[in-house]
Amino acid sequence: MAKLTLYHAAPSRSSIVRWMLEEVGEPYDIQLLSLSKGEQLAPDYRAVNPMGKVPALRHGDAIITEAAAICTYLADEFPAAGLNVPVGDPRRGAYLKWLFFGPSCIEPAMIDRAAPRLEQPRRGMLGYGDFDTVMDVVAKGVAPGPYLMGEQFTAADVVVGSTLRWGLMFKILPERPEFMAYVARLSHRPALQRATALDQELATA
Ligand SMILES: N[C@@H](CCC(=O)N[C@@H](CS)C(=O)NCC(=O)O)C(=O)O
Repeated sequence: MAKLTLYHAAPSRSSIVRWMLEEVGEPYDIQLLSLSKGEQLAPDYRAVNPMGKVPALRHGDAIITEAAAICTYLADEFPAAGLNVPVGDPRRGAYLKWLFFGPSCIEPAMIDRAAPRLEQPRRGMLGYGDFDTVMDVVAKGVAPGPYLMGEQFTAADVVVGSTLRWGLMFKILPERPEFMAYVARLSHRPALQRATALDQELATA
């Protein structure tokens, strides 16, 4: 079995992947980086992720970057964990939509709201359109529950759920009842509880 190594800083966006790894249940190593010391910008780490950012995942000889791509990869690579919707399943389109919607719509809409631009671009220029529409779409997606794909918890919940949890924690997302209920459901997942506890240990070490 090829070794899994997560390049990680706690807490950060690499915590998304730590949660995913805990859901997958395969053994993994952590390579810790100090963002405050700028270790993500050192040449040896830039050889892993030229973006100089965490997370990155090494799986044998493969290196995968971008949190949502890593979660998609892990779900497909370890299908026994039941976290993907496989090719050929008619639900796969909706599953992929949420995996991409997290980093391409929810996160930029949230960050633009937290740190507004001096000049607001036209709606048509923004891939996410506008904040309120993104929020409405996410609220409608999580409302039926328990998860984005209904009864099946998937990598899409790790990606979208992490962003909602983070946005609510930092009060840059509206406390809509649909978000609160979804995040509360996610917080009962043992893998998320383990990942959070492990990250807290790292953050306070
Ligand atoms: N698009 C990337 C974003 C990763 C990212 O921004 N990571 C932050 C930590 S939350 C980072 O490494 N920041 C350090 C820096 O930019 O120097 C992903 O989704 O994986």
